[in-house]
Amino acid sequence: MKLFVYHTPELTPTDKAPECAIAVDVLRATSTIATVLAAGGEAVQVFSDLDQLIEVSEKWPSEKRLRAGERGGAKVAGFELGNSPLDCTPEVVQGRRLFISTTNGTRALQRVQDSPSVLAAALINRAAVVQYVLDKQPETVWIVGSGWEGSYSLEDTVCAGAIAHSLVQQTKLSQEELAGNDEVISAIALYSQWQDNLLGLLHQASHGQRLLRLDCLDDLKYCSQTDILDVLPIQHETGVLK
Ligand code: 3SL
Repeated sequence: MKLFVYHTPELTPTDKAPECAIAVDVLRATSTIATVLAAGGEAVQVFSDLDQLIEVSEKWPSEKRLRAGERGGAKVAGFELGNSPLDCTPEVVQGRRLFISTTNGTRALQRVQDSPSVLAAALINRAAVVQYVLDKQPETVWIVGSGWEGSYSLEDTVCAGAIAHSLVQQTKLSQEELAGNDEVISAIALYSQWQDNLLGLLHQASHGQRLLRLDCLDDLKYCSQTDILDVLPIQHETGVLK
């Protein structure tokens, strides 16, 4: 198995695809997707374009759908939900499909949607994602961070490091054997330094600070937890995770 980490969708190669692609947006799209499915949501369907989301979701029975959208950290007007995982309780999401568009996270998922298997990972469901990789033993695995509008983000890289660190421990491969690019080594180093204070790292991250200005401390606390949800969001048809 060879693991590659790409910090943003823009840095991800376009001329090839891995056997298994893992999209990460710790703050907050993939944390929200994992939470919705763990809370009994029927599926999550992702869109980069808001007009397309509205068009497709309108064909769905209104009592079975929820529209969630975020731009600049704030909820899209007219949608039931923004992008806070804390709003996705079983009472709200059970049996419903979440149609979601966010600034960066949905773009990362769309970037790898043609891979044979596509997963959504966050810190909260890291163990479930790692277990899938261990079971399937894909030859190539890409972890694609969402970043922020094309730039590196600490929180996605630390999650990539958390996944890579666990794979090293459980496969008994050395870092060098597992790593397909240097980003893997640096992601593991970042995680190793911050694994006991992930909330502290999210406080330092520029998007963490943006969310704190929007009064989202509880979101940071929730998203900084590791392995609390045994859920594996996996793409069943293009853009639809269950
Ligand atoms: O950029 C994204 O995809 C988001 O997850 C951003 S936010 O955390 O909802 O602001």
